[in-house]
Amino acid sequence: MAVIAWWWLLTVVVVAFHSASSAVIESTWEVEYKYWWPDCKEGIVMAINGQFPGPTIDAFAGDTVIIHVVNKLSTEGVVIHWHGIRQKGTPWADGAAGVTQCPINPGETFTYKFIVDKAGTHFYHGHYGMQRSAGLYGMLIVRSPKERLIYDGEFNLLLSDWWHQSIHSQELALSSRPMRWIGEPQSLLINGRGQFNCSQAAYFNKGGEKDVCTFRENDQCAPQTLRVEPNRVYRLRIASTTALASLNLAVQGHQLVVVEADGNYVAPFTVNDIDIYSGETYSVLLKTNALPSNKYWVSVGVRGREPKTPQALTVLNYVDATESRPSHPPPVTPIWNDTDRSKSFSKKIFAAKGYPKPPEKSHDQLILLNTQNLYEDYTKWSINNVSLSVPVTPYLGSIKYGLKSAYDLKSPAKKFTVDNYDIMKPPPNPNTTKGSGIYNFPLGIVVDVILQNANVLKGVISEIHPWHLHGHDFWVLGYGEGKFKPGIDEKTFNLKNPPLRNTVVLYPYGWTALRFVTDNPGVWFFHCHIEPHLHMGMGVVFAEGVDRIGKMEIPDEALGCGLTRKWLMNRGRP
Ligand SMILES: [Cu+2]
Repeated sequence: MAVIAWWWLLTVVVVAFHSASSAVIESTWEVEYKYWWPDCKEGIVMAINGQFPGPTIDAFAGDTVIIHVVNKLSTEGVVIHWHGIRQKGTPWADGAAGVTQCPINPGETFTYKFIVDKAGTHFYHGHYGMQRSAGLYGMLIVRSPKERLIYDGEFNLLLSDWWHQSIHSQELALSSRPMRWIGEPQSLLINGRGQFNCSQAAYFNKGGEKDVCTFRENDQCAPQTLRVEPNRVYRLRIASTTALASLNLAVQGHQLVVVEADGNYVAPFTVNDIDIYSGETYSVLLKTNALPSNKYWVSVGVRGREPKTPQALTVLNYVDATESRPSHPPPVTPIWNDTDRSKSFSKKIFAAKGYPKPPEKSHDQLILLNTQNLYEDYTKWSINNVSLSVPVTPYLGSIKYGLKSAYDLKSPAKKFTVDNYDIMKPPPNPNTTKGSGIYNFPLGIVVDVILQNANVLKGVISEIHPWHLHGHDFWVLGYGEGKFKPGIDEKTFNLKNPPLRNTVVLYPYGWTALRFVTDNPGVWFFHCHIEPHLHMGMGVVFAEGVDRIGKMEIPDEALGCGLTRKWLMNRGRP
């Protein structure tokens, strides 16, 4: 008789434990800089209500979330993006500065109000300048009243990377001529906690006991032990909001069954560790069937770039165990440049049964070439030779009020000239252009986007770029090596069971294909989720159903800057 995997039994049972009525979750959040010790060294974080990371939003699908954001920063604006929430009917609440709203001025309050229409593991983060990198983030969990997974407990693991250099200094460095690279992060954080000048597992290394971390109770950098009971099933909700690092997470002695990616169930598959890129979320199920008298490391390490940052560690501890640390060294993170291993993980992800298939044909196709360039000797990232310069007036407002001088009306090229560009070499002409043009799509069409990677400015290097689309889930149709061949590579697309996601990785020297339906009137950012890359122009903007935007209710408070501010001040007057 065939043995049925334990998680499969769990996934077929459906339980309902939430009443049909939807609730309103309302909160006031004061955002301010605060001294903090994220990695046992004093730094400055962006805290919400004095907390770092920010509070977890825990809602049910269908609930209305109302967050009054009070900007208590003395000298800069702020916005918050609800990553993974589609904002159907509320594009003004998407929280992307310059795209959907103006930054909230110091001392002012802005109210986000939106419906979390679909269950999933999400997070929120700052989307102005490099504020995400300063620690403006937290988890956003949307539960299903009809959860199809059964588990006994759950943990949220919000992963991030941390620099000792302030974001203001980082922004200046990246915008300088010549550009000064910010380098690799000093620490990796799990739920805002890491260890810079010590190691929890030092007694396994050369340093020995003298480098072992000593924590006092309530230390802000002290890891949070995952306390579990034997023979139970736990859901780990994992999100990566790193500024730069691609990560790999493992739980020693335990396998992980991947069940959710970016808020969509996937066909369950079992792995020893997961790769997670900035902007992605996963849920994995973990069965506590290891020896309960032992303790086990949860380790997070860097992949995709040569790691100069130590692993982040915390401990999985069965309740009957003592407080000591595991008696064996932490798992070794798979070697950073084994890209084939990373690809094989990505290619294991398929939609769970019951998910809609993508439409069979697309109406429009973009081929977006990702290059690193120079603009007047400033280092930039460009898409089809345009480095995005986000305008002062938010697109959503300039489109609503027909303010045609607010941005470049000419759209960037839909395709790069495939034949003439060698993606394996540095650009023959390193110079690029800057622009604020956007792509316009009518409502109800199917759009394919091919992301095409290339060599950087110097040397033989092509970087990883996790691309995130606001306002949508998209189907990941496939990944390929080298240059995309239009008319040929489309035949390899997976139209049977591609996963729905909101973030997808573009591997070095390769291409990634995705498909989405323009079903959400608004203006939506589509960009590399690596904070320095976005800062250097690596993004595009999609406007959808612009004729609907004119009739849309957008709070004036979202548009109190640039040309929309002028328009609103003169409203009703000639
Ligand atoms: Cu990038």
